[in-house]
Amino acid sequence: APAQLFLDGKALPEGFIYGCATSAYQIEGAWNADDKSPSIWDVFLHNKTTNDVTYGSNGDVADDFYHRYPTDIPLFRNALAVQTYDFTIAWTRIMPAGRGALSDKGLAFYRNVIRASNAVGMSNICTLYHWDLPQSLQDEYGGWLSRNIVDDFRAYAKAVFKALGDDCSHWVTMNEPRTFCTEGFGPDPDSAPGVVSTFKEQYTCMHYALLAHAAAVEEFRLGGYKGKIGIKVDGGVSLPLDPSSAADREAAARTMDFEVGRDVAPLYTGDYPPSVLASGALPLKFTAAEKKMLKGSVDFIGLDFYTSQWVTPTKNCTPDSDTYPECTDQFQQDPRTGLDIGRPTASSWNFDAPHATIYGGIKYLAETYNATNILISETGMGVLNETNLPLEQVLEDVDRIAWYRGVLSAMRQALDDGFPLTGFIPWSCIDNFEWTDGYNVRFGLIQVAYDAAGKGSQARHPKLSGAYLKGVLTKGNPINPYNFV
Ligand code: PNW
Repeated sequence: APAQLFLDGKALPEGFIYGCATSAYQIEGAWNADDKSPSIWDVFLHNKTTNDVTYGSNGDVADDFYHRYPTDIPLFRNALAVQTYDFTIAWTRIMPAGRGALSDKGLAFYRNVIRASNAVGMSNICTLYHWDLPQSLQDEYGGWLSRNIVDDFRAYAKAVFKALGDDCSHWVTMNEPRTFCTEGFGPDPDSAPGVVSTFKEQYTCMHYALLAHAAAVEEFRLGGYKGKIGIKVDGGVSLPLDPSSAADREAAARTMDFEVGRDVAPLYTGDYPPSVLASGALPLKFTAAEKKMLKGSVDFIGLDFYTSQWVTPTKNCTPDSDTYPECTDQFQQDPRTGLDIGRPTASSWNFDAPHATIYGGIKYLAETYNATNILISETGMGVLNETNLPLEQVLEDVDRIAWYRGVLSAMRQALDDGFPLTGFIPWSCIDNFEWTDGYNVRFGLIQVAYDAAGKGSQARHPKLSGAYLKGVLTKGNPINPYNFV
């Protein structure tokens, strides 16, 4: 059995998960090694001109994890004392044509990752999809904008389960449908596939993503595999700008429905939240059979919750306005006082507001959807340009420790108040390719020696934040004060 875990000196319940997370495109590199085909992220970034993404970098090499996993995986275990390694599978390695034949080399790679984890006493959370769709499916039918994706995702999931189904304690069908659909499509997309479109395409993508999730869960359950299956959803918490205003409170509830409930409600109730249905904005509806398939399609829910915002009703709400169909104005700086919702970080969207975000996110899921198994499946903070600082200063990452102190305190309170929090998985085990911020913004608990363009020795150095988490979670150290080593 895994060793006892703690939070602020108190024993955590048996089965509580403490892991760290990465994703395939962000760490593996080896973009065209062996049988791998190009994903939409490979193509999206290869087609960019140098300045579109920070320093013109991409994930071609990234952390070279494809070759370095034999030493990286034991390092995650030693530096962080995590009991679980949460990784994602590249569809393009396993099924290079998007459907049909499997690659033995692709399967062997992930089998080796699981073996290397098990060999140092870690289990695995395995994710089928973290944004790296085979480009061939994008070219053939527009990827997530077509119902065809549901069948192709089902077949991909079924094949992966057949090969590895019993080898992961937890399966995640996909990472954050909201993010990949709202960043990849819409008026101003900055992520792959970068299709300039409208909110309707964003909602179409999310609709098929939910159905693809449910199809994969159906295959998992039909196969009778041992582990648990769920999904990771993102979205921060929306608070009323003026808590004494009924209109602002209504706007906050509405924004939660549109930004979180829209992905979560179908999993628990079989359909979108009432306010989303009533808006008339949805391009597609679920059939009775689809509702049945969606309802109950998670054993657990992963919250990738980083930050929060204040909202008010918007005065300008037409289908071509930015805020449609939520129709709320959103702020992380109070327009009346100039006060930030929390400490700003290197990511423009990410403010450190742990109580609102972590405690509030867990409470929202538990109270709104009676969720009974909630993981904080990602949270973390980026630091800008760490490579330009002296190494000692990078590794003594007290700002990041402050971030996690807030997160851990909020989790402690959620547990003390009886909410069903069952795991904590910081983002990320190791520095990696931070999408449109390139290598310039680092989220790792372990530093990688490369520059903002991703060039360098690739040496790994554990940061102090990792030692802090290790101390609190596995040695029973207090969350405060700073006597953590
Ligand atoms: C996560 N938000 O996404 C992703 O899963 C990771 O791949 C990524 O590296 C990490 O965040 C850090 O950016 C999110 O705006 C991106 O609330 C943005 C938000 C939430 C999650």
